[in-house]
Amino acid sequence: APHKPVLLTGASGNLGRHLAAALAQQGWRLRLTDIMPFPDPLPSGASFVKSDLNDGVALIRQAEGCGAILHFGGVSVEKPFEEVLGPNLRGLYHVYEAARREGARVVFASSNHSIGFHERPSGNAERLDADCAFRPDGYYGLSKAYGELMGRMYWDKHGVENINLRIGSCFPKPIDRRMLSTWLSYGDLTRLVERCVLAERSGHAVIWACSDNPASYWGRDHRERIGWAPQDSAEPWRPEVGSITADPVTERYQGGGYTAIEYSRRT
Ligand code: 15L
Repeated sequence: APHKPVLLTGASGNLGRHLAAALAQQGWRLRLTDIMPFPDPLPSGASFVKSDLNDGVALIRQAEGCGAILHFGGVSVEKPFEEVLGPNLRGLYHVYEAARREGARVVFASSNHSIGFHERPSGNAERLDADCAFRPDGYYGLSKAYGELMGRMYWDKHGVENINLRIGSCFPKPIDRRMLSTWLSYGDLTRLVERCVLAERSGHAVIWACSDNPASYWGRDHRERIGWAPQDSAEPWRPEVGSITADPVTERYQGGGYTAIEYSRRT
């Protein structure tokens, strides 16, 4: 376990709940926070404080003495700009200011939607490397791109270490065809976050957070820097997942259905 406590934002969300249980199990001292009450029995060694990411003072207080901040809080799906702004943009700033004060490392739950308008590779086409251009597929994806760039800036300017996890689709199992490419198992997520915190040095890193899927869209990234490799694969679920959806925009781009929300391009 890490020497110092670890702060987890978004602790009441799907991934937060899973991480809280799994990391507490390994003996980690966790400080949990979320705007929603924590829905499970509190894991041993963990404390919970209800707070809003818009409240920077609260975040600074919670981060006191922490060696890492796992930032899984904020809006996690496409929403109107005004709803994304507070939690995802202002909240991110509060997380980074707290990390700067503490000399803590930030592990940011970014998303494939920061690059969602890259086309899916066909056949044996080259997979996309993590240094590709941002191509956000909505206000949510744009907030994730902003978060990755904020990490870039805080590393270059203040030496705040940060690892940006471009999470594909982290669910108990893949449930559609796209997820045969994008799925991340809970086990691989847990092992990834462990390495993010325990690795000696990270600098500013970007990692494709998906399992070892043969159909993955994604190629090179900074995983060797922290010593992580996924162990699971979506492929065994291929017979179970449904056929492709009818919408051509959804099928064309890596971000899937998010790219088609309010899509109005004509050329
Ligand atoms: C995300 O970023 C969302 O948080 C999640 O709910 C899924 O939609 C996932 O991306 C995905 O692309 O499958």
